[in-house]
Amino acid sequence: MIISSGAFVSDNGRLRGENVAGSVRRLKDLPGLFMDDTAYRSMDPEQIVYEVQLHNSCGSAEGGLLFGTSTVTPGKVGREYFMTKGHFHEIRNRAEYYWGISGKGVLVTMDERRQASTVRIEPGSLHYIPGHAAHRIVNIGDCPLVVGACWLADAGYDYDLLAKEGFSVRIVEENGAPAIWSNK
Ligand code: S6P
Ligand code: ZN
Repeated sequence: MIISSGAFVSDNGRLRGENVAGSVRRLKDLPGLFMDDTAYRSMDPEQIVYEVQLHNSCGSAEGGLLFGTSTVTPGKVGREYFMTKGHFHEIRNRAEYYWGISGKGVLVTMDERRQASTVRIEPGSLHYIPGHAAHRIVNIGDCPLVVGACWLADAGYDYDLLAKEGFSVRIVEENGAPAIWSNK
């Protein structure tokens, strides 16, 4: 008998089936992330900023792989586009692949000396994120930004290092177009 794999990726990047779990980050979960706190406090705290779905068949076993998709809602807090929190991996040398599924975005990466780089995410674009690089995605379009990811299961997440100073750049709307602002 030939059986189904048990899990599926839809055209819109949604995962369903066995070993799939999801999480949602709303504005109320992201205090201090956006630069304009007045705008942040004036918005609906229940507004979804992004959702993450994960296919996990191995827990956090060394050598295992995780597969996920992240969907960032279109929107802004003040002039700053909706984005993920961003993180270093807890095991710093763990790399990751991202690829664009739909929507328009920016991948922001930053090394431990706060050197940042930015690259456009579009449907089909492929992005290798080396170890020792914090990473975040930003939705600069009018539709949901959907990004696929694959990474080592033991990588873990370190949000603490970014909690104080954040990334050294921010992606904001300036004259109707995305611009990179320094946040040194
Ligand atoms: C995990 C991978 C993604 C992010 C997701 C949410 O290594 O990079 O699945 O977890 O895009 O971002 P964040 O920064 O809230 O974990
Ligand atoms: Zn990661």
